[in-house]
Amino acid sequence: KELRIGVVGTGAIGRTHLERINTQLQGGRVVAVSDVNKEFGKSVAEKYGCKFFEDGEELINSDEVDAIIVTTIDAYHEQYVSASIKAGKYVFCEKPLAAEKEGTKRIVDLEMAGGKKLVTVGFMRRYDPGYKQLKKLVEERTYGEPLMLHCAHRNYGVDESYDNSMPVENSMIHEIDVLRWLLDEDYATAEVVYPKKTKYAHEKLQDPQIMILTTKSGVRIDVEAFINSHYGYDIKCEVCCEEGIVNLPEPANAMVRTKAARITPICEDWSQRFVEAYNVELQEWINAVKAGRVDGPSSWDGYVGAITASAASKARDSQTIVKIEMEECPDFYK
Ligand code: ISE
Repeated sequence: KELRIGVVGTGAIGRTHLERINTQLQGGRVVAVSDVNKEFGKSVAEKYGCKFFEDGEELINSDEVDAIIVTTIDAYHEQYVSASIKAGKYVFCEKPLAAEKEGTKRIVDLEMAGGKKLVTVGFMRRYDPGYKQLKKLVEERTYGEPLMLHCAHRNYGVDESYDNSMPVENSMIHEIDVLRWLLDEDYATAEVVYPKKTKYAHEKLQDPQIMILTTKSGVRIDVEAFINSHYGYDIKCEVCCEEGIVNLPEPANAMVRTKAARITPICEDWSQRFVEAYNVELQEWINAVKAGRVDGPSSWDGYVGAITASAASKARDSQTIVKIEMEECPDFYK
């Protein structure tokens, strides 16, 4: 039987998730949508033959819906994830799990109180084939212990709605999650330094920024966020191990020889770069939910991501090195 999915928030990523589920993936169908922008939400519902709910919580509690996807703006994530937990339904929430770190902790507590894991957080990089290759090599210690990581997160450009907290909280939050998963350990300290500013950054944004993390065992990570790189969307990750250096593979694009140059195109944005990761992520979520479990990034991962990002934000604003302190991982999430 098909999993009947309800999507709360039909803006950019909600709509693409809906489309991939209803046209490419198997075993699930988006049957209901809701959006605060009613006209827009209704037009999406009509286009994909879904039922439109004026109210997100009504959709969540409807007996026509088995599982929920939350793709609203960040400020509403906590409300709808909590409503799904209370309804006893599996819920997939785009990152971040909540707008504030306190909200992620409230979700962890609510989920634990209910006694059943229901929440998955959309940290899609864990499903990228390239990161999976790195994970296998690191896990098996094929080239010995990882010692240092050099990473870059480059976007083509952003407008003024992208503020100075966002390189950490909105962009490098992906590295915070995926590198912790890759190394299988938590972080100890965070620091953020400001290189010389690009002329393409708006007045209130320091761009680039470099975030430096150390893990509990002493691995040192630097991540360059260059959000107005002005050339494309480019994600780099170099893992320096004792016996070899491993680099994140890039998506394969045909190389072209033209005008006395060799050109290999680079992706334009994240939706292109991680398209396969999104497909695998949602297919695995559907499969797991149908089998009555969840196995992707959990609300605990959402909580750890938020705590780490908030420490990095504090480090950025105070221009100091900040210790990352959090609670012990409960057995519930181990
Ligand atoms: C955006 O919100 C994302 O999640 C993308 O993956 C990231 O690359 C981009 O920088 C963010 O703004």
